[in-house]
Amino acid sequence: MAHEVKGVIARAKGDEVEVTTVLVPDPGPGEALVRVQACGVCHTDLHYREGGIGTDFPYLLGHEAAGLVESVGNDVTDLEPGDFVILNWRAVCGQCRACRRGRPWYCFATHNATQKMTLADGTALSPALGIGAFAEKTLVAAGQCTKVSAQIRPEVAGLLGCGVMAGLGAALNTAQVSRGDSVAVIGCGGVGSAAVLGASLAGARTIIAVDIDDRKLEWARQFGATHVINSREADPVEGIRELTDQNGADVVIEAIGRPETYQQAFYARDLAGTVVLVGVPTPDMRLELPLLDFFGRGGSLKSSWYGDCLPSRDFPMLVDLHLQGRLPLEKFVSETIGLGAVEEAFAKMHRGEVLRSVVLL
Ligand code: PAD
Ligand code: ZN
Repeated sequence: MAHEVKGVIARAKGDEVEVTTVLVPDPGPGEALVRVQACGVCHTDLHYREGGIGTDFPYLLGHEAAGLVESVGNDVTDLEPGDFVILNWRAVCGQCRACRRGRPWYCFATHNATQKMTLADGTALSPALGIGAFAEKTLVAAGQCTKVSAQIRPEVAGLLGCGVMAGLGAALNTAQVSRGDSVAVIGCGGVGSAAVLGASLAGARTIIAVDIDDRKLEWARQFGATHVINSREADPVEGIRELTDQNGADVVIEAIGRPETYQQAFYARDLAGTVVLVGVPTPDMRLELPLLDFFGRGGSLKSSWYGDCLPSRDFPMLVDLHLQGRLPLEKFVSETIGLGAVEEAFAKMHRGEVLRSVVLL
């Protein structure tokens, strides 16, 4: 029997999102039904609505979520009703070529629920990142549920399901920031601020936060930035060089997803340094750089999908660090809102007023 719940959908490209009735099937083999308790508003949800990710409208938005397992398919053995879980969009398959090579954080065949959630008229919904958690209940693959300690508050835990994990992991996993490194982060929204926090956790010596909004820079200081640059007022490449003995940073993380800021990251890093692109570009964007500069500057240019995380390894560990008071994840929660306020939360994100608005259900 399908469960009738309220959910937030993007019906067509550019349309305002709306709260509507969503039908969620009971879990079949390999699936889990989750009662969502909290779900953060991520820039990727806005990308979906703007048509930047695909054209499979209508989308059921929301993907940074935590909640309680309500029921599971009859073959699911490692989850049970009542388990507190963070939803992930990397349900490692164990069989694709990345998994077989021992690199499951790249898994190329991650699982989602097989059955479709639908609108009341039967129209199939595309859940954002295979999750769709701006809804009272959602149906996911069992492997998308990562059990963590229930002592963490849901609105904090959910953020590890996407943006905060992406930022922390861009620094810790993709860039492999280590003690004494200099790190610059360009774009300090939820993802970039988490990258600042990750660099701080890893023991970076110099952490330079770059944004065009002074509020974001102030918050970045609270996450461990040692220096800040407002790139509306000063050239960030020159600024980063000045702060690193004219060398550039060992690691530069781009957390916006734009060619011009990627170019800044490229030229703000030291010779043989690392650039990590974690911001998601749109299909129309192009990058043009002298090939000789690619060669001549050496080092590595990487992208970070989901912070190269392994949910089963990283979520419980980060939750424990938080519960021990060593990872102030609660600072990412700027406000808690209801399902009806997602459109307004997009506007606040656009105006730079929040790091994360989190829907509480
Ligand atoms: P956000 O809108 O909260 O943050 C973007 C930040 O960039 C804001 O603080 C802006 O002020 C700042 N900014 C914008 N333009 C400039 C500029 N020209 N120079 C400097 N700063 C600027 O978004 P977010 O933090 O939620 O997400 C950031 C990106 O990360 C976005 O593209 C999102 O889709 C992507 C993302 N990637 C992954 C992944 O796995 N790679 C996961 C989650 C999100
Ligand atoms: Zn996200």
